Amino acid sequence: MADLQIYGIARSRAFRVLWAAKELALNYDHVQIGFDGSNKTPEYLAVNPLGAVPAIVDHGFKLSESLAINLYLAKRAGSGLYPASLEDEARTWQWTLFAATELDFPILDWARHTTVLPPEKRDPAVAAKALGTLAPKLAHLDATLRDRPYLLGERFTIADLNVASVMYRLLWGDLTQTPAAKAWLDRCYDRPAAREARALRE
Ligand SMILES: N[C@@H](CCC(=O)N[C@@H](CS)C(=O)NCC(=O)O)C(=O)O
Repeated sequence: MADLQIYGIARSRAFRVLWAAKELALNYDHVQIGFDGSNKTPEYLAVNPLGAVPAIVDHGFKLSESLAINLYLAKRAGSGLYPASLEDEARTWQWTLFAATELDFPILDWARHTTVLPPEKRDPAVAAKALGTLAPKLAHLDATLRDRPYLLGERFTIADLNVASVMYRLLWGDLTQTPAAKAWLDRCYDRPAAREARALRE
């Protein structure tokens, strides 16, 4: 058994953590917790009392929240993925919280009401409202990325991974209004680790 366990099927927010683990070349066990009741067993509730995925156990240390897990793993690995300066670390938190609070739920709403739900349960008004909510956020991302390849500058970091992984469903969206964000998203998903993580869910 590896020292690190990652709980959660790839077709969940665990995708974000699987991408990070592959990017960091970590040795881990992937525990296939899904929504078939396996997330509500006493064993799994002892890992994450909310019964949500993902969660990790690292050398006995339990952590949930996909994006917090990624910050932890990148920092613990001592990798170039985690920023070195205090300011870049703060920017990484800024972008991570932006992804969690400004992007995650409208993207989910849009995806549910365009592709995920069965056609009869989709409400175009919900999808349109979600796109309206997303527009200024994506414009902000686009403006940031017009003069740099990655969120913090020249190098791909965990800030990019966290935001891009939250934007997974937008790979099928229309980002023509935000070409710099679209080019950045494609750059992020062109990475070998991203391709490997995608292959686990598609
Ligand atoms: N903010 C959490 C959300 C976790 C979450 O809601 N996960 C979903 C799957 S993507 C889940 O486990 N839902 C089932 C449940 O909560 O019972 C994170 O980013 O990790």
